Amino acid sequence: MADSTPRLRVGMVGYAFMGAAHAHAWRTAHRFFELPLTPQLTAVAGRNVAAVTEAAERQGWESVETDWHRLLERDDIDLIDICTPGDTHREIAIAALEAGKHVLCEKPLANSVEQAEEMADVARRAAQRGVFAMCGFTYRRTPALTLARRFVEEGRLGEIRHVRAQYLQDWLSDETAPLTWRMDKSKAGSGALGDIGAHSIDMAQWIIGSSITGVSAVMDTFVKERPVGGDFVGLGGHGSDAGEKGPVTVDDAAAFTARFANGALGVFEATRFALGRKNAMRIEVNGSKGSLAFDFEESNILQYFDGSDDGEAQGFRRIIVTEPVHPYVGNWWPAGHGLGYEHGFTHQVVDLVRAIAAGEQPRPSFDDGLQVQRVLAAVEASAGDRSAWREVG
Ligand code: SOE
Repeated sequence: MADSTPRLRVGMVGYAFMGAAHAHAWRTAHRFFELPLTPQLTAVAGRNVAAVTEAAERQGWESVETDWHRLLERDDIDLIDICTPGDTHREIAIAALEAGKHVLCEKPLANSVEQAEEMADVARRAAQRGVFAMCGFTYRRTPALTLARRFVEEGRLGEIRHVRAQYLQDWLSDETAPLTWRMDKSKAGSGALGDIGAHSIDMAQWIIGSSITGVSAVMDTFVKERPVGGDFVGLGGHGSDAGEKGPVTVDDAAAFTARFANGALGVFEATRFALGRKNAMRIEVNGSKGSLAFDFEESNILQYFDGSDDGEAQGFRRIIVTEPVHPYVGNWWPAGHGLGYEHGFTHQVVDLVRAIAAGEQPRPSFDDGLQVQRVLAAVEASAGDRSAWREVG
């Protein structure tokens, strides 16, 4: 890293799971990729001074603030990175953009279409002033999924007919897993649908290059109340069944069909109760000339079926996406050594920094985030309207 490289000074709001992943990305991006700006971990903000100070030391932040507004007032900060629950995204992002700070905002963009519309409108106007905003759908930057989109763009799949997208986790299968903000609609906006279904929606639209125009959905909450407190470990853990309980106000699972603008049919599923599936973000695309299949639990592999292969040799190929010719991987390890969850966050920083330096709109933009928010709202509206439902027998 040449010392003469200009700095991109970052102020991050929040420091838990997403904050740790983002801090890792800010620390590593310029050490593995040539960047026109060198990220600097200038400050991290959190309400609890002891906790945010400990996080700053662990994650490598130069200073701490206990009020995120202070980050916007500081002239030694160029970009605000929002790693807090969805109910705070709108206020922080709009204030940051209006203060002239670039913004990286975790997904989903907001907790409602109205909030997302306001954020996208402010972001569009800020971009005209050279102040840019990105929404953090990091899976786009998994090399195998970037390759999948490239295959579709190159026409290898022909006309796209089907998209089959599932995001399967099981960290709430344990009924004693304690109540957290992710199960509180006022904080999270929705449950599995917005937390992980949003990834599938963005991924499907991005890979096939077409937006969802309509949906039909069912949603359910299997466990309606959970222990308050308990030994919260990451995304789940175990609580005691005896103590105080609180209501779960979000969905545990969502399933919906979808139609895309290019005529393709979609089938989606998002759940935190697929016992045994840990982070199975899966997508399969079927076209007139070929198919693709991916599962994040084998994130370095892209399965590809080429319909032009001769009859006796036809079959899904298992591409190990670790060759230098593949997206991003050439900057890391030799073929076959593989990348992980955290690399998508680093690649996100690489593309964001390069876009800012070039004065170009980074993607996904807040408008991309708004489109996902519109699909989320349509799914919730459809699931709440049984008019199209037909009981069997
Ligand atoms: C929890 O479901 C979660 O951490 C999501 O919030 C992230 O966006 C996803 O990348 C992994 O799972």
